[in-house]
Amino acid sequence: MKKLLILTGTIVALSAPAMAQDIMILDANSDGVVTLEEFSAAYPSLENVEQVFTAADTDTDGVLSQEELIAAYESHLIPEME
Ligand SMILES: [Ca+2]
Ligand SMILES: [Ca+2]
Repeated sequence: MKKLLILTGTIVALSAPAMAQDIMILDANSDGVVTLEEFSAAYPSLENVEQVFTAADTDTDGVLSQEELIAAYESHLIPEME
């Protein structure tokens, strides 16, 4: 039982840094937030990129924070990068 818990913990720990890495890729100028320009550059094939960006920007400050991006990934609003 203990082994299973450790294994589950490892899976969670592994998926979080991968997400953080995606966010770093999106944040082209490394200022800690992702603008619509950076976002659309990262997803050139996403048709409704502006709509997705607006939906992900939950505090409507015009940029996506790490928290907003993680929430958007978790709700599958944003497709995960390959
Ligand atoms: Ca940025
Ligand atoms: Ca925001």
